[in-house]
Amino acid sequence: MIDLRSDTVTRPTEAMRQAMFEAPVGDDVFGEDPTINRLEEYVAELLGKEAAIYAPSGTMTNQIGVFVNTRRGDEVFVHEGAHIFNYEAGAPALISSVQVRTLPGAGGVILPETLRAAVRPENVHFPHPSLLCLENTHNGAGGKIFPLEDFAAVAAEARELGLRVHLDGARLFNAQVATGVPAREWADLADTVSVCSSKGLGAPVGSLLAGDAETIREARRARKAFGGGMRQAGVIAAASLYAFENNIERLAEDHRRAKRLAEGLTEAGYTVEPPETNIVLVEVGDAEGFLKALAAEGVLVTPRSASAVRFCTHLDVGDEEIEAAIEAAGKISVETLKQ
Ligand code: TLP
Repeated sequence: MIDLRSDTVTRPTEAMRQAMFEAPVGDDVFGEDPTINRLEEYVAELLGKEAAIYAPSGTMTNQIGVFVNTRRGDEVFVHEGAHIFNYEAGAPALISSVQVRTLPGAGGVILPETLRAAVRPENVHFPHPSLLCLENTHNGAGGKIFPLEDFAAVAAEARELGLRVHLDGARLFNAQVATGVPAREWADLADTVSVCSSKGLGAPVGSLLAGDAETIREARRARKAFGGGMRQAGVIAAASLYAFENNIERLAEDHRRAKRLAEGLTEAGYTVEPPETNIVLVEVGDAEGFLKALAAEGVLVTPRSASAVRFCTHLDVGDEEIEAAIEAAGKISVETLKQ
């Protein structure tokens, strides 16, 4: 099977497993795991933040971000296609008891005027507006990059309105590699930043939340409450450290393959969103029918809507697999699917 469902499906390489095998460990709840301490310092430095905290998943680091930046009953603003809103099992309501307000915006970009129009003034009837969550790259929009100037403009607006800013940077390093803009420039504009080692960077598990020292101290308490305080977790954190140290530049290969995939699928007659990073959204007419037919040809992808699917390139697919996926899609009749 050629698995293009997600960049989360990668398996650790030999070198990564070796790093895991050799990792010095200790009890991280006591702050004594040297590998986790190194990883947290490394990622804080990479993002230009005072501190960072390691957690099992991007969902957990996003939700710790929501929790430490809000109080019960507050209003949180997110893009309508945001992962935090769509794919985290209702956690902002479930865990932080906040009200989520979704905002529109082409390509996952929320405009300052959209935010300003949504944030209501101080009044006993209204919830406290407290947080804006942004996502870069934007998964739902097809791996789109949030241009730095647009990001700066809406973050500045948020600050003026008294909001804090959280960045879901599960694929922030894809944006860095695609644009040449260092991840820390986006991170600079946010109070808290979540980054994942388990997407394109190829680690089996692990995300980090970065921010100022005080916020990360609170995040440590929240992580404990959420059940994310782990013990000798250096054995898995070593994979994340390896991923951040070795696999960032390699993301360019995923981007190149996504472009080739888009080109091949367009030639095969499909309507394809030109990819900016490693995600390719394809209009196929009948997504379910396409998924089944493609799986029968040995290729897996995920549905995006009733009529569109997502292909995602990653560490475990090479040029040959991309060519094979294009050929497989070419065998499926686009005309039949559109009927
Ligand atoms: N995204 C997964 C699925 O949950 C949809 C995927 O296959 O793309 N933020 C963003 C932008 C994400 O894309 C994801 C994972 C997360 C957060 C959550 O990360 P994990 O899976 O580690 O909880």
